[in-house]
Amino acid sequence: MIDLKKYSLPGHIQKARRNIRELLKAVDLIVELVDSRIPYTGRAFEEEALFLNKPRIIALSKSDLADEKALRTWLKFYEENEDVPFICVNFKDVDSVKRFKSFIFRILKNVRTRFKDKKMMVVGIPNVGKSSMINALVGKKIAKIGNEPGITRGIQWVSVGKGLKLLDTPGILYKKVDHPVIHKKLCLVGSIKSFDDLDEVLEFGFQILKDRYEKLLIEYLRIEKTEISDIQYQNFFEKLAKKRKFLKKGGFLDLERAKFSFLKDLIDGKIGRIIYELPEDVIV
Ligand SMILES: Nc1nc2c(ncn2[C@@H]2O[C@H](COP(=O)(O)OP(=O)(O)OP(=O)(O)O)[C@@H](O)[C@H]2O)c(=O)[nH]1
Ligand SMILES: [Mg+2]
Repeated sequence: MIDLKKYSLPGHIQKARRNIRELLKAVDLIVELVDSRIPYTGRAFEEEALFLNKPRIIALSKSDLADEKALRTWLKFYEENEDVPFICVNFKDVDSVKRFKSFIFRILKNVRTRFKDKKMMVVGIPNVGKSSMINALVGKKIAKIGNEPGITRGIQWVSVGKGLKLLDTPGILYKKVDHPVIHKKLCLVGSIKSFDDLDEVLEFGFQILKDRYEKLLIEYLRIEKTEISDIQYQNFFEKLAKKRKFLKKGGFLDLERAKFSFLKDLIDGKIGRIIYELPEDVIV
């Protein structure tokens, strides 16, 4: 647990926190979204104080992008060690969204409200799927999905089903990125978009693939099994640029393009189902 007293918080974090604190007064249930590929690092432990005394569920989003076996390990770990209910969800899959909705309604049975309808809001770090969740639950596009920050409007409640209203704007949680590994993992899931240590971030991602997902790396580079032992971070982008025919003027390999392409493929889950951490990696 990070000792927040040691740090003074940057302005945007304070503002986001004040904003959520205000909105929480109007809700009965919080849905905290956590990217399934970083089931621990993606959680906003820094904000636990905000959530105290408020019923909450944690939904591991983008479950379709995460290593299934490792995800099951995490769910078991959390079920055994936490009081908060957990569920996995893929907002791109209708059946998964249906299961998610039933789960919410089941939890809500035991949640009291002062209002006519029960009310909930979604919170989570950037790019975790907050807008996708709102749209999936409401069944139409009301929240903007993608990279651009949403257009600010007044707060509105949207109906999710009988007796349940959802806040149409999510609460954004910011992690305190005071550890290089946290920073790298957040970059690899697209939560931090602007950073100046691209090589360190990519090398971290590459090494996880090499150590734990060698098969995915072989498929990604379309190489023979026997060739993988020769692939190191140093020659990886040459291989990739050659395969993809990323060339600059004069026929030189465009390694820069290969790097950005690799980053995008990692963020979008195009290389395969990956989890960047296991309980034994992060819990001491
Ligand atoms: N594969 C997969 N992609 C998802 C899922 N949920 C969201 N995405 C994608 O992830 C990206 C970010 O989703 P958003 O819903 O915009 O995330 P957000 O939390 O609202 O992001 P910000 O508004 O930037 O904080 C988009 O490209 C979505 O299509 C999911 O369950 N599975
Ligand atoms: Mg959004």
